[in-house]
Formats: sequence, C-alpha cells, structure tokens
Amino acid sequence: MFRKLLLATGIAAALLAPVAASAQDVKTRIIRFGYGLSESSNQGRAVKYFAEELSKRSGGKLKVKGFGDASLGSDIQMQNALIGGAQEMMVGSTATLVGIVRDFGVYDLPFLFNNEKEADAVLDGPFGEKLLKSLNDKGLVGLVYWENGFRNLTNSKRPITKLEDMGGIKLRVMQNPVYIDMFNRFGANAVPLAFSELFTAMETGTVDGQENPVTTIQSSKFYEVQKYLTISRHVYSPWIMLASKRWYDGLSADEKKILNEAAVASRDFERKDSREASAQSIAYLKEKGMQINELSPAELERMREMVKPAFDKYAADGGAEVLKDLQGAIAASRK
Ligand code: TF8
Repeated sequence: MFRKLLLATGIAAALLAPVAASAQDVKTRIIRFGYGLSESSNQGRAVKYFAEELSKRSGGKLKVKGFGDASLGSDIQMQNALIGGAQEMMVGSTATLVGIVRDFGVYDLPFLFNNEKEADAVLDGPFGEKLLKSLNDKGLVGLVYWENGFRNLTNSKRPITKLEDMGGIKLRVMQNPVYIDMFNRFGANAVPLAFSELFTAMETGTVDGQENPVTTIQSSKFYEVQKYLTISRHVYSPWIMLASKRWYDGLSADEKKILNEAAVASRDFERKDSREASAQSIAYLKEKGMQINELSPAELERMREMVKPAFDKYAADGGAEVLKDLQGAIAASRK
C-alpha cells in the first residue's frame, strides 16, 4: 500500500514537474523601446527602470533595448512603426497621437489641471482608461501614463511678463491643432515641429522659442539656446507608454501580465522621479544663465480669458463629449 502510494506520488510529481517549470509561459524576447529625450533625462531613467523591472519579473527573458534621442524616429514615426509591427514599444507625448485618435487632443487644452494630484486621479481613473482603450482598434495598446509635466515657455527674444510680450514670437509647438490654435490666440506665431528637430530650429533661429516642462528644458540643454524662461504652467502634459498591438497580441497571458505590472511600476517610479527632478530644475537653469520669471495671477487670468474660445472651437470640432467627460472627471477629482 505504502509502496503504491509512493509510486503514485512519484508519477504525479513527474507529471507535475514540467507543468511547474513552464508555469510561467515566457519566451525570450527583445523589445525595442524608443523615446525622444536623452538617456539621462527623466524619460530615459524611467525606460531604464522599466527594463530592469521587466527583466526581474521575467527571470531575464523579457529584454528591453532602449533607443533614446529619437534614434528610432519622432513620436509620430514611432507610432506608425508600432502599428506596422516594426517596433515593439515607445513612450511619447499624448499630444502627438491626435492623428490616430483625435480625442487625445483634449488633454492639451490650457489650464485644465491645477496640480499633479488631479492629473494622476483623472489619468489613472475611468477617463484616462477609456482613452487608452480607444487605441486598441488603431493597432496600439496604451499601457500607462507617465508624467511629462506642466509646460512652461522659453524664448530667445525677451522676458514674457504679459500676454503682449508673446506678440510675433515664432514659437515651436507640438504637431497638434490645439497647441497651434492656443498659441496663435496668445499672439505668438505657432510653428508645429517634431521634438527631434527642435534644438536645431532654435539654434539656427528658425524658431525663437518653445514650451516644455523644466525637466526637459534641462535635460535637452535648451538653456544653451534660450535665454528667457516664463513659468506659465499652461498645460499639464502626459506621456503615454505604448505597445504595438500586433506584437502584444502574440504574447502569452503570463507575458502580458508581467508587462502590464512592470508598466504600472514604471509609472509610479517615473512620476516620483520627475517630480523630484522638477523641483531642482529651476535652480539649475538659473545657474546656467537663464532669466526666469513667473506670471502674475492677473496675467494668468488674462491668458485664461483669451483662450476660452479655444474650448468652444474644440467642442465645435467634434470634441464636445470628450471635453465634457474630462471636465467632469477633473471636477470629481477635486471633491
Ligand atoms: C514635445 C514633447 C516631447 C515628448 C518627448 C519627445 O515638446 O513634450 O518632449 O513628446 O517624448 O514634443
């Protein structure tokens, strides 16, 4: 009886062993992960963190190869490479997705979020989720949002202390109609351009200025070609981590789970890291010789008034519903 039992247990163990070994259905895979900023930027640090997390969680099988400095192309080029299946992953601006899902432009309307806490709640909540899901039938998987941050103005012409100072400034904006409309309303001359072409455009005087979070102004060394920084915080800009749907659909359930969990971990790391870096950036940029000013509350109010019609235009152009939903979600985050 005992022998029989032993034998049976032995057989059971032998049968179970291979099951246990492959309990994690994970293949060795190389993941090409592209991004636009430098390796030493907040974006680069978070890609590195994601790579480490993924490796740890997959026993070294899921290997991320990061490509910074837009070496795989601009945001828009990478999105297309993901859709076609020629590249596996990327992180970039939500603003550059408007050619694929127009509703992503809603995040770019000015002065929506008051602070990062509201942004986290809305982006990680049902509203942000719904927009991520809307990418699925466009060949993309939206995994999580990272923080790019509140955007500020820089230029090489003059300090901007009031709206009128923006008059005639050739200002590079992202390739997105909301930005073009907003800055033309402010009196600037909006020039849409890929981020990868921005430094040279400022260096050669093709444009006078640009707008980005202070972390990017630091990591992309814009202080070398821009004298004036205005803390305007006009838009809270998310980054979005994307995967190729074609590629993602071929992953096992275990691989998807590992990838999704590592993505969430990278999001939490990135936000914390970016916020810490951001708090140091102003002092750094001052030291590099930038002249920095804030906008008075009265001036910010004038800007708000001036861009109100941009909201009406956005709504009239088919964005009424998504705008209403976003404003509702933001209001709920304040309760
Ligand atoms: C911009 C964005 C960029 C990001 C980055 C390339 O101004 O803020 O910094 O899209 O991922 O283009």
